[in-house]
Amino acid sequence: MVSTLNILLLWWASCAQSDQAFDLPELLVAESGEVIDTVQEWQSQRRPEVIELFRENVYGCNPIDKPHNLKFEVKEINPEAMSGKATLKLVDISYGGPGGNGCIHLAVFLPNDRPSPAPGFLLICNRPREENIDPTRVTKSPFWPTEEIVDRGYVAATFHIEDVDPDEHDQFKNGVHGIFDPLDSPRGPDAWGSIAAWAWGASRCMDYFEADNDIDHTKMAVVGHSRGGKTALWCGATDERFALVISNESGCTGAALARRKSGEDIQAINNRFPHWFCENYKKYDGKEDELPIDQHMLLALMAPRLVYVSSATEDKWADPLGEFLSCVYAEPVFDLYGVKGLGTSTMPAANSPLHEGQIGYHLRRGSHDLTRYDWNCFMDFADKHWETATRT
Ligand code: GTR
Repeated sequence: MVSTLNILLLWWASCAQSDQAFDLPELLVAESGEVIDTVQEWQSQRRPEVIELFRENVYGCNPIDKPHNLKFEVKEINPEAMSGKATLKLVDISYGGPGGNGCIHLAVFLPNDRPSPAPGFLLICNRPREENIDPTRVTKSPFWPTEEIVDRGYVAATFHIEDVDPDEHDQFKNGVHGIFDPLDSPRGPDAWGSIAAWAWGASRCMDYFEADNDIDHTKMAVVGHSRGGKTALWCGATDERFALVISNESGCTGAALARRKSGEDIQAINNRFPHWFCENYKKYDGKEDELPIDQHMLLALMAPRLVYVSSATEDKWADPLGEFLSCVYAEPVFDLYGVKGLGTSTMPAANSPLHEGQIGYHLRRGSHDLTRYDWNCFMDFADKHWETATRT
């Protein structure tokens, strides 16, 4: 429970750091003015309202959820992957719409020495495919330390964002925008951007997990770094099938509070990445205080599930303190459910993870990256909350 005094102190400290005061929108007051003080009211009233506010103003609305023609094709099974430690499945997840067809290439490594179904992690990969998520394992990267994930008894799954939607402003002609956006009407100001499209892709991977008996789809985490971390959060908010949502150094329009305007701000992100969010988001360029939401409300949408935010000491562009404060301010919704959120309002020292409550957090020493240290923290957190034995 965060005491009022703590919030005031924290507020003061954070204002002092950014030299800016800010007033967050009320998490537990509905648009009607009604105070939300039960789980039932949160679930039926305020939670749907908050999701709609994020849809309309930030990430945009998807024209489609699960396509009726979604198809899974296991293209390859190798039960002797990683010198016999894992079974590799390469799965094509395909779909079609008025503008054509698309396919997500999902790679899944299942630990051979763990009884199925096994829990695991889905990485939304936003870095070059060949260097980071090579399924042949000739090239290995700490961005996806697959061998370590499997050694710890977890499923390691990944897909690349470019399978779903290109990471460039192509006037929304390609990827799932080209496939599913209505051909005959102009694009609305609340139409989905690329972050929402990639999140949609992660949900289609979950559709596959539900269909694979070797995977415990009730214990799957969605993980992303930076723009992938923003995507993981929006995916976890809109798809409650993910039991754990992990956002690594997601910064602006990810875990960091927009109103702190510390590091990257809304104008900077919209200028550099005009395709990530809906058109309406541009109304808030330089006007963070006018947003009807802030990013702590995005984290609150995960309650009472598990959510994990990680920052790095040198990653000022992503505003580590703003990411931490979002976790603190999301806590009242976890309180409503009677579960522990973060459990503190004091930012921990570097490399001292907070793993006690449903909200996990760590501040890694170093720069903007997704590293073995981060992954091992995520797995420690999953071990603790999913009660699985560490196998290293
Ligand atoms: C930066 C961008 C951030 C973050 C990052 C990344 O250039 O400003 O919002 O998403 O890219 O994805 O690595």
